[in-house]
Amino acid sequence: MREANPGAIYLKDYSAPAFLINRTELHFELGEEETLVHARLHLLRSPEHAGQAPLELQGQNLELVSVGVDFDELSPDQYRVDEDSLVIDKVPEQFVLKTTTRIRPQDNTSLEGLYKSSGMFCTQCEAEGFRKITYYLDRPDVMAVFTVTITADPARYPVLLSNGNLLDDKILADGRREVLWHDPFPKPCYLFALVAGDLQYVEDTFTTMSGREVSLNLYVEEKDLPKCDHAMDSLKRSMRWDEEVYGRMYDLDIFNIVAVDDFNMGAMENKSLNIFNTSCVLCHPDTTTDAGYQRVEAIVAHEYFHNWSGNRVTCRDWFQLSLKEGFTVFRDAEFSSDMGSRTVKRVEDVSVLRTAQFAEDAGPMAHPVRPESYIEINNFYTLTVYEKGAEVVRMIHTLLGPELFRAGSDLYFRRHDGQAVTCEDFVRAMEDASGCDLGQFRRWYSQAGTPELRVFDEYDEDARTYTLHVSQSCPATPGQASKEPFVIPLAVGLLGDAGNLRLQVAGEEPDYETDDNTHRVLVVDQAEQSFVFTDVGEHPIPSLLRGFSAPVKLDYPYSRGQLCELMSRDDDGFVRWDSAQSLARRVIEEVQQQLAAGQAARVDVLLAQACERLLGDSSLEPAMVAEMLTLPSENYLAEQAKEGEADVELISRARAAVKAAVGEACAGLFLQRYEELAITEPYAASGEQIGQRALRNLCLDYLACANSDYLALARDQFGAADNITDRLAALRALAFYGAESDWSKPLQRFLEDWRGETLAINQWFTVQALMSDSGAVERVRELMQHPAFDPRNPNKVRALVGAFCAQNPRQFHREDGAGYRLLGEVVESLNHSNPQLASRMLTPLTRWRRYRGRAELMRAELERLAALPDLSPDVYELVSKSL
Ligand code: B3K
Ligand code: ZN
Repeated sequence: MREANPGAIYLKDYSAPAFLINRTELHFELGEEETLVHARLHLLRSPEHAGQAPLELQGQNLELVSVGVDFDELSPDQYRVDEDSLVIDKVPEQFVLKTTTRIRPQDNTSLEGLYKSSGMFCTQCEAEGFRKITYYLDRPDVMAVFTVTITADPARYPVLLSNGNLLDDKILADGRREVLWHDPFPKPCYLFALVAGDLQYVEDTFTTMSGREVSLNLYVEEKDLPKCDHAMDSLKRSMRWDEEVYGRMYDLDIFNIVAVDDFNMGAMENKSLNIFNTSCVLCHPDTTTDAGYQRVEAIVAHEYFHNWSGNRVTCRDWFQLSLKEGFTVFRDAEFSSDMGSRTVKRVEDVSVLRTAQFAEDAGPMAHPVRPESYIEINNFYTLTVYEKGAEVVRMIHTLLGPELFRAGSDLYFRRHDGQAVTCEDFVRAMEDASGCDLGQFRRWYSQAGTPELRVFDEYDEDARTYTLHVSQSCPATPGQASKEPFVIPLAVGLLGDAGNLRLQVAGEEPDYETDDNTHRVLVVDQAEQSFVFTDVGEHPIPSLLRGFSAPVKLDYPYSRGQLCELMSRDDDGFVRWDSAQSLARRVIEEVQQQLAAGQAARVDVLLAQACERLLGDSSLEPAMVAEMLTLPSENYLAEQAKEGEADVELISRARAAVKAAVGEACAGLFLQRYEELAITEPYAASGEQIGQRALRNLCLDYLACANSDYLALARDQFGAADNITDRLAALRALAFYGAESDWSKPLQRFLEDWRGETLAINQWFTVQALMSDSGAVERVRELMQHPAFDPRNPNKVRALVGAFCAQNPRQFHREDGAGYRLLGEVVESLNHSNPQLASRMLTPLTRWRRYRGRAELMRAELERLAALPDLSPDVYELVSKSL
């Protein structure tokens, strides 16, 4: 065990800063051996803070060269400096603090602070990376106007960027170049950015609704210039959308995006200088899958939307992270829905939420959308804060309706522009603008865990009434033994023989105004409640949680026949998909029981019949059919099992048996659709083509799973594909269902053809990480030695090790524990070089309590990690909370 364990920080201990910074002047002298950072901070005691508290600045891995107050240099007895702070006891009310620090970005492998990636300098400051650059009040509620000077060798670093506007650009007497940037908007230091490198750019312009012409630039390495169009286009569409839907305009004359190879996350919304992981901005048909194109569009939009929800109005402290992230994810999801298919987007998001966020809620790291404590804030950039946070905003949108929600967001931006605020401020703005009381609704921010809704119904033929009885509960989570009822918007419909029924809720005025009153949002806000529908002429099938109106688990005793009805006829696309999932899940679980009892798998023919109907249903768009035909993932199925009972091997065998049976039973139709859906036009990342490819490749997957004769289709497709989506789908079919003789040459061929394209090679790693044969662990280990692998590059680590551990459950949970040891070793080696990545990778091990027959082995690996000396706070927090 480490000697001093890092302590927790609590929301309840928040206090406003004792000092403020009006202006921050930074001067970077960038060098190969060392970089000097000269800072002039215009500080003053906060008028709200009485007393003479000392000035305490945060700093990490810094070498302090000099420190001065106003015109005096301080002697060592006038300040204290330790591993993570600089303290000056006596300072005036208002003064300029001058420091010089020496840092070595070239040795910074944590990818936080100022570091180097492929020869270029770049920064990542959120959440607390700025303290690795210079001593500062590194907290989001300290907002300053930044002026940044950068001096560098112009031959190595022809491009020198920071936030805001370029004020000066000159060559100095010694031949070095010096630029001066100024950002007029006060900002917290987590939004600071600097880039210096040998980059090329593509440019474009956008004219705002007020007529301001904004210059848009996307900086990349020269070889990547042909991969910029999609991101640029997405940016312009995001800018327009935010004007139209939220009335939000861009506020500077320049907006830059820079692509970097080594990046811990997807992208970062630094003011006017967004920095992106190359994997989230570059697009080309040969290197980017269809899903990749959609992800780039969503992330470009997300970062752009942060300019208002995050930058103009920022967070008071990191407990409020969901204020900007939940809201911005909601905004980007709505943008994507407007750009493409709303239902498909919703289904994709819900699928992630139910598989991964629900697992987080049920695991040892469960926390509310607004956490109450943390050891390492980087561990709280979670699905709960982001995705569940977005669901919370979506519920407010549902409860208020679009107009009042917009009024609420207008008020929020108007009231808090230029401020650092809290989730509470957001909710209050929504209340004030709408007149709705969100008092009890606030529990979504403070209570962790996934609520469970139990529904049963009663039909009274004589009274023509139909009643839904609803009860809610929420399991205990760490530190929260019991929960109070949530406010749950439960969207419902009733499906009758001839379609969805018109709804009349007892006690409500009939709604004569809308024709379409087949949809209703019931507000569930008590532990038990009943809702009566009147004038119901037949016993309907309830269509529940339409559009996934709340992030809850729903339990209603549907028969398989009812699921088939909903899946083919309901007028809510989400419910159709969800019913298909439920049906498939039931069938798989039944096969699991058969296999567990030592019987052969007998797959209910109902499923294949339903699939046949879907394949022939021309009223559905192909993308939707593909979603509906996709069986629930092994991870989702494991998440459905009771704690301690998830049997990975059984789940995997049962799922495979069901897939093969459906593939076999519907082979004729799959083949027919496979042929019909072939695209003859050149590749386009249009919704239409993406949907066609998705369904076509799904047909291929079922066929290859059912019968190896169909691998011939995959071989042909692999040879003929003009895009990586089809190429990879074929390669996966060969690798997942074929023998070594089927996949070894195509894998080799892929490597040779795309050797120079690192993003394509990452996909090549992933395919091999996901092959579920018994040699998977050894193969992953071998690939970690491959010349194309780089343990310092997060994209590569995620593509190989991350994909293996998180998406190949069968082999990760190998009986002998080899998968756990592999992950343990990787985490151990990343613990020092890149703690953020180390702790991300560790997540699958922390869920050890779920798995039958594996828990002890998993726990043993965690114990081994716990005993290591010098665990980073990141890894320490996960290990200690999960044991
Ligand atoms: N705000 C950044 C995430 C920063 C993560 C720091 N560990 C990206 C985003 O959500 O837009
Ligand atoms: Zn974000």
